[in-house]
Amino acid sequence: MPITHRLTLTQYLIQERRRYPNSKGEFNALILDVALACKAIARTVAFGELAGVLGNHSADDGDKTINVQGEVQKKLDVMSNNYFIHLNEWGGHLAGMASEEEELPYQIPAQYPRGKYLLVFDPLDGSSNIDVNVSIGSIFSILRAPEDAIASGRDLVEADFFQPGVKQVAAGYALYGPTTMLILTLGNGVSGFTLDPTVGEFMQTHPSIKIPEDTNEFAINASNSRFWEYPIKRYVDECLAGKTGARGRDFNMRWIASMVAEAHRIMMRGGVFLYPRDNKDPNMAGRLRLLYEANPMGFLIEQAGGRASTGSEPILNVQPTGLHQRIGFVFGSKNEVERIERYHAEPVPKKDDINPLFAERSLFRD
Ligand code: AFP
Repeated sequence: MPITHRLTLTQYLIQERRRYPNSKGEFNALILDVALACKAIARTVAFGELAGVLGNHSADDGDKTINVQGEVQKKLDVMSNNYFIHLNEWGGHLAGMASEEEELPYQIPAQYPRGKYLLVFDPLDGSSNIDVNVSIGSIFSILRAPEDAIASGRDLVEADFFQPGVKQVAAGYALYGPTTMLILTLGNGVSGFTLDPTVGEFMQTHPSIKIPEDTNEFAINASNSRFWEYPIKRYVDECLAGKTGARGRDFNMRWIASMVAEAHRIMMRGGVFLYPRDNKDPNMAGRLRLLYEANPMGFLIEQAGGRASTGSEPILNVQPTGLHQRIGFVFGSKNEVERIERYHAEPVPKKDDINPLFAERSLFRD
């Protein structure tokens, strides 16, 4: 189809901006800088081993480099982080940034003007999938900087980023798969763009993404089952029991271990994703990070008519307390997520009262 039949990302942003006659275009410029970083990452990812970008990042002495999460950084983690930082620091729209790969807030260098927004991102999510050529993605969230930081242009502190997800101005993810896509919300629904590599533009291909309210598909890392809390065990066991159990219908299971890819499947055809809080490590309240994974994804999912939750409460209501804070995260088709929240609200039965399906026959018994 000729490209003139579709809106480019820039045209879409201009169209949206017309709803706010007083806006100066700074926000649009910021989104375009983020999109440019995503295009640069897509290009680098696409060359893979040809460009020598697979494998672990090594410091000059040959040692592996570990990020603030205690995880080994891949070369592409580091390159993607650099693209995000260097393509966004100069524009004058940001007061500062926070990244999965940076322990502390990134301060805008003195030679560049400072602006009114905060950019929070996971430059490359699903790193463990990089070397095996499975879809990976970037996730970002845009917040407003505190008024005093905007007025004074002071350096940012971690607490400036501790804003609940409901305060997000925009959020999105880029998916580096068979096609590169950008899925974006400006708080007015969710729009999807596909990168046309011939012209280097994101073209609007999915104008209004809506997640079906019901689903027969769930995604969870079942190797953690012995650490799950009762409501999650109950939910998964009921899905596995299929037609023969309480749900009365069969379910299908998926696990890519790349949240952006799972989220995209859910955006396209529904489903539920669970990375719940569990008792594997008492120091970790979950696996995923609140500020740059759960909050932006939660905003997108809710804007697409789905639901995003800790399992017990809306993820977007959680007051952050740490830049790299982890949290239990459940999202997807509304009716399934609400069911999981209901299971969390119900009292946990005593051991003797537990349905034999969970206590004895369950695949996931204690
Ligand atoms: P990596 O970026 O370290 O690969 O983590 C990916 C992720 O944050 C998310 O995208 C996956 O859903 C989840 O972790 C996978 O975790 P498990 O390896 O425990 O299944």
